[in-house]
Amino acid sequence: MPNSTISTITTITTTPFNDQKPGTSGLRKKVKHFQQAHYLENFVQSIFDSIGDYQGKTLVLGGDGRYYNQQAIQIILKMASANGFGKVIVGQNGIFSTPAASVLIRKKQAFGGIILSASHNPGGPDEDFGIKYNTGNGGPAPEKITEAIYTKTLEISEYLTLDTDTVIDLSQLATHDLNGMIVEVIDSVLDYAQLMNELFDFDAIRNMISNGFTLCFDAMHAVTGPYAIEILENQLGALKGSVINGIPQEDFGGGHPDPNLVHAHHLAELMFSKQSPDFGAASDGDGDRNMIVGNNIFVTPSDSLAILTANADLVPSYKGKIKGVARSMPTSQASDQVAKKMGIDSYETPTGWKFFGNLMDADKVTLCGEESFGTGSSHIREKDGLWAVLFWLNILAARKESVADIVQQHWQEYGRNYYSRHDYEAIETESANKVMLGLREKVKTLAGTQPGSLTVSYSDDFCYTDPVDNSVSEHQGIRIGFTNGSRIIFRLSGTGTSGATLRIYYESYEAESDKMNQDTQQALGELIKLSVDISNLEALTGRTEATVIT
Ligand code: VG1
Ligand code: CO
Repeated sequence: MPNSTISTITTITTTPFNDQKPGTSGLRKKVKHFQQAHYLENFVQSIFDSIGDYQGKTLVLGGDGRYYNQQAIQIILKMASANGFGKVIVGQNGIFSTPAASVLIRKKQAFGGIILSASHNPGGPDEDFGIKYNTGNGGPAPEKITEAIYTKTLEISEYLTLDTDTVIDLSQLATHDLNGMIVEVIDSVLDYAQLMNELFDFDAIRNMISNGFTLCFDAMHAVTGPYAIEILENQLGALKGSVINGIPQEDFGGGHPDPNLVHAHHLAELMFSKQSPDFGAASDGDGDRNMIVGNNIFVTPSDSLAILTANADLVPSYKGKIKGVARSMPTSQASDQVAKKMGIDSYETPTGWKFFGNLMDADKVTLCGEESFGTGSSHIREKDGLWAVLFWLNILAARKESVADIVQQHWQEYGRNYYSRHDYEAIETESANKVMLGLREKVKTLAGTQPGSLTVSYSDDFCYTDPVDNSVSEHQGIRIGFTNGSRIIFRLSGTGTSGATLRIYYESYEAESDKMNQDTQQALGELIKLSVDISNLEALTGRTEATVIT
């Protein structure tokens, strides 16, 4: 075998950091924070010390290509070798989209994977970095593992690495021997593209495109560019240039790689202009999120999940196979309506993809979704941006109708769940905690009260009991539900890196067929006003307006 490196294993003495508690999706901090001596190493050793017997086994390793990705990979490779892994599979240039890493872990039956990403957070020397561990099912480690990792980070006194300056060349597809551990640098796109070919009717989509159907996919200078160019342009025949911002950059071109109408505004402007293609989509930093837009219509992620579920029979590999559907708690109840009609089970989980894993492993659900532009299925154990785009394209090819027609017909059949999320970013942590503490007290006595034209039917701090392993997750968000089906939800973000972000989610249900095309913010107006009053938001935080509305 070429490129063999022999060196000695060294034990480095270290002291704990007290801020390495994983959030909604791994540990996310500023790059500079991660660059402190021993910071990354402590966390990686704590992962290794929490996951059981991996000696001689395989680890999948890659990230979204953001600043510090390459350096972190070199550090982790040496530590994996010193700790006794048999093999590490790395994406070329250190890159894997999150869904592609999940594909690889499952396909190669790896012990687990380490994904380096801060997803939709900005990248660059002064921005964010992140790391998370995925288990052998390809999904994010469940809470009992993330808690064990956190406990280890508080006790750690040493870590293992190799005493060598060797840098593994990640730019070429090759196999290396790093002190007895195999490092295999593989094509990041191949296995993922192959799975998509198996799941969807590529011939039907190709046919639709060759008959003049046009699309624009905004990769936001993030990881999905190469995947989208290969699949949409090379394999499905979309015009060259249909994928925009397709070259990954370490700082995502200076933007927020977050696919919503605010951050993907070029795409948004195009889709609401006279030049709009038939279909538009975008994905995030690590490729697990998606935004779906049609000519002059935005599809909320909650509606998208409902529409995919209702139309799943049009996609060959899902026909007749939808076991159930799960959504995170703040996601609108649109998919519940569909599940009811289809006679399948629906589940409500806390925010974060890790809560879907057990349900999929137990074959209770096939489709899952979150309001935060995340949709996916049991083909892997992560949400999957490009998968959602292909699912939509497959439906469009089968129905031969526009996105707008499909959405309107869906609303006519099931009613419309008006939906919006208001984010108040970078609030002082103490003020944000006061808001939540105040609400936690208030919700104890809200049921039965009648604010404005509404009547509160229940209010609580969401607590989830996993139906598979009975594990309990408390304090997952304040819910206020009204007798007419409307809801207001408050929770603090677990992915931010400065101060606190308060998210308020609004939903109202409309069944009358002539009221399907109201302005969303207006339709939710009473709920929005009520949420500000109930939370005492202005007085406690000084904020009068949300930072981002999606
Ligand atoms: C956010 C979203 C949540 C998502 C998480 C990870 O978490 O709200 O739905 O699962 O990001 O997505 P939070 O705690 O900030 O609300 V990704 O694409 O950033 O890995
Ligand atoms: Co993401």
